[in-house]
Amino acid sequence: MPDQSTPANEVPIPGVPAPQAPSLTEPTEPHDPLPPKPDQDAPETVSPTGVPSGAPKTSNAQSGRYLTTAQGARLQNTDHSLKAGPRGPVLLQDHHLREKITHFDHERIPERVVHARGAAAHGVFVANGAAEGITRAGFLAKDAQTPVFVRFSTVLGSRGSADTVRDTRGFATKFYTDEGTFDLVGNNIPVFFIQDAIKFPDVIHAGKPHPDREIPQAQSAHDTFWDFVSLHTEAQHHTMWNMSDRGIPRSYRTMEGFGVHTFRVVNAKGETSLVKFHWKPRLGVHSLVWEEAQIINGMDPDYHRRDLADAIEAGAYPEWDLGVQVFPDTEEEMFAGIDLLDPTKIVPEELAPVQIIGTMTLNRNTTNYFAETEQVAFHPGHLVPGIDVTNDPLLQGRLFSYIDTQLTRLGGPNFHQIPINRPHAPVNDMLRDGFHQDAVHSGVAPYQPNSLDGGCPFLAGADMGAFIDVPVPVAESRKVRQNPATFDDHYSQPRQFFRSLTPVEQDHVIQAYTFELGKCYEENIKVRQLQALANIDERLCTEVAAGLGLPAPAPTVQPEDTDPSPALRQVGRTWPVDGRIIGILADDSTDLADLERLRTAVDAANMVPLVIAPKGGMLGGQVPVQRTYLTARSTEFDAVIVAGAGEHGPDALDSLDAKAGNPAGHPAIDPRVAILLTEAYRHSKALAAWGSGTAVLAASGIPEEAPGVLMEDVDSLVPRLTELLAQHRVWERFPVAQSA
Ligand code: HDE
Repeated sequence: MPDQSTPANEVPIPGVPAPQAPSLTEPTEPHDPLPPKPDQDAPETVSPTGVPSGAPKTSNAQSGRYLTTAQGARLQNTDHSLKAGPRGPVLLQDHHLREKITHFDHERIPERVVHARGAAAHGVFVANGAAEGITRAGFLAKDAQTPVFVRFSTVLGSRGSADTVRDTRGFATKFYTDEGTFDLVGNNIPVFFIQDAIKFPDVIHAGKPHPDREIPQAQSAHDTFWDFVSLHTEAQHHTMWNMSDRGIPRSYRTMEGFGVHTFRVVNAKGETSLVKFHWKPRLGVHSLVWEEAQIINGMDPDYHRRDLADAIEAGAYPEWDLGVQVFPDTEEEMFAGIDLLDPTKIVPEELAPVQIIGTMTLNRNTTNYFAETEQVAFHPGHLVPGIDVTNDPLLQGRLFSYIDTQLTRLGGPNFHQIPINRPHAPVNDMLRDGFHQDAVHSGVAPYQPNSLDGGCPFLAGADMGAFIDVPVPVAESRKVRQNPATFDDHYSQPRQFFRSLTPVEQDHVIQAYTFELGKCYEENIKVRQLQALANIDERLCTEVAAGLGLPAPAPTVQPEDTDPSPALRQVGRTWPVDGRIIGILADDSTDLADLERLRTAVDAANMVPLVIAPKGGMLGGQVPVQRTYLTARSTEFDAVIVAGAGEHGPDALDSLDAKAGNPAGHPAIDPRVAILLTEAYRHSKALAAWGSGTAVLAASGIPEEAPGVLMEDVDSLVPRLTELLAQHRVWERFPVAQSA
């Protein structure tokens, strides 16, 4: 064996210089693989494997110095197949060639049938103890800390589809608790399309691309989707949320999450309550505007994935409070006239306040997308003592589906042994063998009871932390295929949702329906959906019908009028501005001292300053340029500041002179700067300028006196900007808000 520590023995790589330490300027710069994570090791108590501890791991591919085969044999050459002479045929005996290509051939696994596109992160959940009275779940006891893994996703698109499509978002959390894994597999919308799991294949077939040409990708704006939801009117409530700004979140960090179903919790005394779970983002609930979302899909299809990873890498850890709405566990399972088993209904927060029971912080990015984000397997039936399911027929169907889908997706029944899926609680099961069995089980008696393996495993009583199937009575009835009558009202809650929104949010809903139905070809589908809208709200129906050029039908049912729920609004509150991206337009003539003061002030306000200049490198040899006119687009920024001095376009196109594009007397500006500023203006983002920067805003046609346009000196600018961004957008700039 050659001396492993002597580099002189290494095969030199011709033309490849010695590696240099990378200079990190961007948060997305590639970095060395992280060391293996403690939670990726099988806990000692997992079924014993017989592998001596300290044995070399094969899971960390780049851990050693030399390239080897999968069997550990070192290799001298990985670029040339073994051939009978340089011009001869390739030899079948080349094991390295066959191993390398065969493995590559099988690198892809089936994508998730829904929620295929996702992004994930690790974190920790800390309970505040407020739930101790209603559940015995140990991870909800005061100050208990539990590692978590969260995967966010879109529903309809394929794994490579764009992030900012109009869709529901998945919000699935794995709590690795001491009492077993608890999965809260929720969405960013508190209701679902259907009331019974048996319709799930139907709604998904309708939402996915048309089977003949496989278009459109990751869209609901097509005939089959609207055909389904107009025929199954229980879908109207969820669809209304999709058409609202909730369907296009600004970031995963600014999304609420909901468990959707009602769960049953049980405390140490055996008392039960019904609960609905809510995640509340500390940064507030924010969304994109539709045009912005569409532009991003082309400019940066990884927008949400990048945003999450960048924020965590920068140390701006996203946080959510976990809360519960608590309802008495009565025989009817109703609250304020709302059937708690109907997953198309919410209980307004004004009727049942959300009580905070803990906080989750996401503080670690994944190391390997496939190993973690792709292979993680959630299941609504992964429950812990103290939390149980209800008879919600949608939830009951899900309990079957999630294991079943992993059998194909992850290739067999042992997916719980994949590192990301391993519980942190001791596992002592009697599951044996099967594809991809990783454990070397010892003992001879994987059955219970036995007299050979010392009687082990023993059964735990409820007082020893066993899972509790809450013994709720089952009503005496007949076998039927039908819903309870309390599931029949499909219009009151979408009506309440629409009427709870502010005028600008309502306008976005109207525009979204008009866009989506405008993309349908079949008139009878549009007419049927307009009928559903007429039953929800007359103005909504009239305005959408007008946009489609169709008559507005009269309502056929009169839904119940309920009080609006202000908690459903996104507009009207203020939130922290942490992690907001501020674009600063500058060029060679910018006063660099002013620019540096501004950057420092933005940074001190916990926001991210990005300098945009005509070309890359260092501005004036001092200030790093992070975006150029070529790479920047307004959609990346929450606000744009035009730094004083300079005309932002000494090399502006000749065609864009004062006559062609600029108001009289204003300098010619680079058209990309004009697009950036006018887009940001149209999307109601804060804009600011000082000194000669104000002329650039004017040259782009942006009125100085418009709301949310700051003409300040550099020192007073950031506090004013922070106030504007706390409201997320300059809402009064949207046309509807001005006229309302
Ligand atoms: Fe899912 N769902 N679902 N779903 N779901 C899946 O499981 C299913 C439903 C949700 O990031 C699949 O592992 C049925 C509601 C999320 O890995 C599959 C029904 C809610 C994720 C499946 C529903 C969800 C999934 C596909 C109707 C919100 C992504 C891959 C009864 C409360 C989890 C997989 C991740 C994934 C079935 C309805 C949320 C096929 C049959 C309601 C967040 O098993």
